[in-house]
Amino acid sequence: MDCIFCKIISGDIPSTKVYEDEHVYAFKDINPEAPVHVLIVPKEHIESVAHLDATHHSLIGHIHLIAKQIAEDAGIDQSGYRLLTNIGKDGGQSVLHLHYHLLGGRLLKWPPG
Ligand code: D5M
Repeated sequence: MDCIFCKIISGDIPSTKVYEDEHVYAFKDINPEAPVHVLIVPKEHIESVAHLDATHHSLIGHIHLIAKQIAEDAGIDQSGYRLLTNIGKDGGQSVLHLHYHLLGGRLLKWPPG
């Protein structure tokens, strides 16, 4: 499959791993927008939230708990952080493999552009 995140998960493309288990891989964003910028992705190739179904229920909850753990490990849980996923063209999604951005370590502006 010609998916850059699938290649990162398989190790064909290098990445800086932050967390891994049977279902999820997390790594540092190549273009960090904040001092902490981690991408959390399911190992299963799912294009976006728009492609989720009921079988993904526990996976999505699992991703949220991993995000919380990564934020704690990075020491940004007290100051706050942002967890977001872009969906489709207007949502600003450039890689068509579901991923959550975990951003923190600075004051983040709202709303985004
Ligand atoms: O976010 C896609 C994100 O993926 C964007 O912030 C850059 C990041 N990216 C792209 N290629 C790589 C590699 N090879 N390593 C690490 N991070 C990468 P989106 O929400 O789709 O716009």
